[in-house]
Amino acid sequence: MSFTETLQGLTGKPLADCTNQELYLALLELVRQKSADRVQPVTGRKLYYISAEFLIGKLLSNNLINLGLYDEARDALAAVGKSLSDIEEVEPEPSLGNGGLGRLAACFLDSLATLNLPGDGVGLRYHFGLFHQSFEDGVQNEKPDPWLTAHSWAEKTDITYPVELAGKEYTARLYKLAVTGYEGRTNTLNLFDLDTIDESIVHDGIAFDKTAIDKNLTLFLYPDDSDEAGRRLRVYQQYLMVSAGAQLILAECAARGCDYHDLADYAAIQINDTHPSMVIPELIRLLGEKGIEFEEAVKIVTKTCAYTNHTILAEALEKWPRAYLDAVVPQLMPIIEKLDALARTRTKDESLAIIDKDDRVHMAHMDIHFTHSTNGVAALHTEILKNSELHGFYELYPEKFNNKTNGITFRRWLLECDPRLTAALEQHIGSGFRKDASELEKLMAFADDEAVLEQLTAVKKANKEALADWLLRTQKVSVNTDAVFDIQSKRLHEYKRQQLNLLYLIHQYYEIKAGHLPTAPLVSIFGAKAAPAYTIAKDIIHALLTLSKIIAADPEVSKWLQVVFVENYNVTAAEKLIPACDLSEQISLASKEASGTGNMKFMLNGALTLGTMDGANVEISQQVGEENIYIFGQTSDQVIHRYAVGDYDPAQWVEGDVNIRRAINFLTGPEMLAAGHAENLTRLHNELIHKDWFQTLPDFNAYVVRKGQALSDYACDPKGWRRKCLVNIAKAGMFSSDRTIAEYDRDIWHLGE
Ligand code: 26Q
Repeated sequence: MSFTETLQGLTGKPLADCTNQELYLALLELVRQKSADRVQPVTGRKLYYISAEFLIGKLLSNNLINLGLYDEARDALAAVGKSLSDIEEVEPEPSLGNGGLGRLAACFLDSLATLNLPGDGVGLRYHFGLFHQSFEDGVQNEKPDPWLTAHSWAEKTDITYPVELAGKEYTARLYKLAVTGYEGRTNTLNLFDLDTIDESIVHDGIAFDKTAIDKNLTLFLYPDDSDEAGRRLRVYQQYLMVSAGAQLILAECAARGCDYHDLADYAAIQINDTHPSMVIPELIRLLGEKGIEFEEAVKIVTKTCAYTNHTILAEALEKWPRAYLDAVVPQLMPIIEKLDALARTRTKDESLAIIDKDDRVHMAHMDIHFTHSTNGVAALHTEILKNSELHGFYELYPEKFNNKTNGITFRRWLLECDPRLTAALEQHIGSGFRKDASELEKLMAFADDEAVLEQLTAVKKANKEALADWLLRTQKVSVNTDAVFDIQSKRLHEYKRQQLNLLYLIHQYYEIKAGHLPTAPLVSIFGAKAAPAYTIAKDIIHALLTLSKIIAADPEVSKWLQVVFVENYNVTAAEKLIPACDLSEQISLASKEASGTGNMKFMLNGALTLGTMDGANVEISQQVGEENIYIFGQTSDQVIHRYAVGDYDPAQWVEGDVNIRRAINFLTGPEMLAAGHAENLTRLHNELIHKDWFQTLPDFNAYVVRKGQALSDYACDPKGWRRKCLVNIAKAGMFSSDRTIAEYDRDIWHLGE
């Protein structure tokens, strides 16, 4: 049967007569059938990647590519005047993650299935993913973002588990979502939910009654933990996930003939940051119910579980007040106390305890003591964990620490999002890179081939045109595709320093006004959501939106400079932005960004990085060589030293530098106050001159100089620029999540053995 016939069998009428919605549902059903054919039996050890977030993004195209159906589907639809990309617009994006950590989990699932490894995800079926962002009057607005339509990828099962929360029993129901691999097996993403959730309790944006657990537990993915009721609810969510998850793992292993004493031969559990850490005491509790003594249960769990750390920011390390856990999970507290006592027999160092003197429970500490592996997510990050942040633990358990530099799936972040570049690459180096990313290196043979460089320039130009069309259609802004497309897209956070970019743009505004024209026009594009309660982050958004308006209204400046803040940045938007980028902004304060993964996506799509020596930027720079990346700013050692000395005073930088002073004072100057809100702007101004906790000002001049260099290289040496882009693509192979997953398997999981 031809593809058209198969699809028509599912629609029940000629494809030409179908709506995009009908075609979407037929394709969804087709993918379901084809992916079911690729489910494989599990032998040996199986991975459970347990995570509060799986930022999977839209699935239709991704699944069609992985199942080898994409080209056929596109052509069959085109033959009847339909377009696959229009059909894709019907699909709602499941935004079940905040950012990097959630997207990493999604890339890992793709690579596990592609490498034919048995590895499933365990998480929560949030009814609303991360909030939908819109801008009103220059201010971020949050609305619920529904993704669960009558027909969704996650299928309801009749598998349920009892979960006790605050002494009351709830029933967790399992939903399964098929995870396809590229020419590989099909694995499962297991998502838990309660049947009793009531979406109608949501009001005024994303507010809801936080007390009715049975109605609200899985309503939302948590964007922050700013209020007490919200924090408690997070504990409820986490326990629902780990208790149902642990029961699922034990049941699956038992079904495969596992004696619980040998759990570690059947299961490997990866704990994605501290959000699922309660799986440790929960497994010990459940093993106890099966008759296994505490000491042995601890050994089994330690052998089975491993922990990944994604941050060194103290405020992001979860420490739950004991009273919360007493209230929500009283059945775990005796176990956590015994684990604390056991940990205290291993070290006298009070700072390594699980329960501290203020009765707070340190989840990361429990993870490090009672799993066999603790890994960081980039080389520099792991070194910082070992040498400073977790130094005491490293001294106690040196053998547990290891690095697993993050990666991204090239299926979504190259084949799917950049078909033009993919086709150009295949023309020269074949298609082996689809499964073996290191083959991209073959492109180096063309580094000085003018025809290839011109072809890459044409691809980039076409991608910029496509982005311009999308921006016009969805954001109602028109951009000049001859300008440099400079993009900073990631969560809005002070450590990521969107405010540094803001100060640069103000600086350029003044320079252009003074007649110091840049070498190339610049379109500066932002995409970022701020946690709803993160006041300063929202002030930064407001300042950028206000500046954007001022520049757009100034004909003198707008010839050279444009600021575009894309509404509702998500995976779908990222797939439009990244292929069109010339210059990728990775400007976090050195030592603060554990890895970053956007940096890898931009590089793979032929953008050059303007960045600090932070996270995986360090490894990118090693791969491409310093002549193919724009590095600036303090090193992590300098930053850590400055924090240790504690004498940083932004006011001195403001007084001592006219450019800094001019840029900062513009925030509360007459133009900004006329176009924006005094409250937001004044607060941001004060923050920068009195605190500047992420040391924007010491890096300001270096940033201005380096960015100027990048822009002039772009304008004055187009061939040299494109050569650098080529080198970046060619050297991106190491950042494939296939490589990352192979390393996890080799060093930690040993799957299938
Ligand atoms: C914690 C407590 C209460 C509420 C929310 C949270 C919370 C939620 C999400 C804490 C952290 C996160 C997400 C963290 C994250 O995305 N980290 C990023 O992980 C990436 C993958 O390893 C790295 O590349 C990034 O550098 C890191 O910032």
